[in-house]
Amino acid sequence: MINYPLSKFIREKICEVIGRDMIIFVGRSNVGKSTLIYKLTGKNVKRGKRPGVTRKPIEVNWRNRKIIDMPGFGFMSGVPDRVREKIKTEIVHFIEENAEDIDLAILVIDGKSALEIIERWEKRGEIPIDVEFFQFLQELGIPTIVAVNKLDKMKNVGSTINKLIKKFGLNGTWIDYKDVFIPISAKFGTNLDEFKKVIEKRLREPRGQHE
Ligand SMILES: Nc1nc2c(ncn2[C@@H]2O[C@H](COP(=O)(O)OP(=O)(O)OP(=O)(O)O)[C@@H](O)[C@H]2O)c(=O)[nH]1
Ligand SMILES: [Mg+2]
Repeated sequence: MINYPLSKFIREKICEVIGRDMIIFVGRSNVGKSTLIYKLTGKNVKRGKRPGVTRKPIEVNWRNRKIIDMPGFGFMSGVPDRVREKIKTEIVHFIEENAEDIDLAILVIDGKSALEIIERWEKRGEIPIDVEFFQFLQELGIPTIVAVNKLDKMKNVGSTINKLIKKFGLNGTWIDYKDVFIPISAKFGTNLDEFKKVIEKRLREPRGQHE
């Protein structure tokens, strides 16, 4: 029988050779992470109308990489604060422990409500959870794409994205961040070809390009 350290060694070598590293999908609950993964990969991950559908990181194989569907963070109706905090801590630990192997993070936000929610948190004097996660990923040096989802429900796409860029602590406008902020509709498949192109482009870039 192969003992654990050896099999882990072999697994890591295989990953090195065929490049099976990770792309993680993170974001608040119910923003459409699992729907987006389904549309991208055709793999049947659990999706749903209510927040809190994905409760543990789910692994899906795609183009020689591992896509990880993460549970959502933030408010989930019917989920006690204690459980919500535990899920958030687990996500943070997962990202910290795997930072080296994470090639790309896709932070999915709900384009219709994100700005309003961010402003609500700011008024309460709190750091909005999406902003906190974006900056956390940057600190770990993990290349990040913000998938601005539910485009079908959005008005004023350009001005919303420009405002989001500022809220995320970046300088400049959408023109400067065309391969960071991508408006899409996972449900209706809008702009997914462009989204895939940007993923491939960002995966080819050396780390640190957008920091
Ligand atoms: N209008 C609209 N609805 C969408 C879009 N993408 C996803 N949804 C809907 O959003 C709801 C939540 O989708 P999920 O993919 O389960 O969301 P999730 O982010 O994985 O949620 P958790 O697993 O709870 O964190 C579903 O009802 C989807 O049909 C979109 O582009 N437009
Ligand atoms: Mg999900």
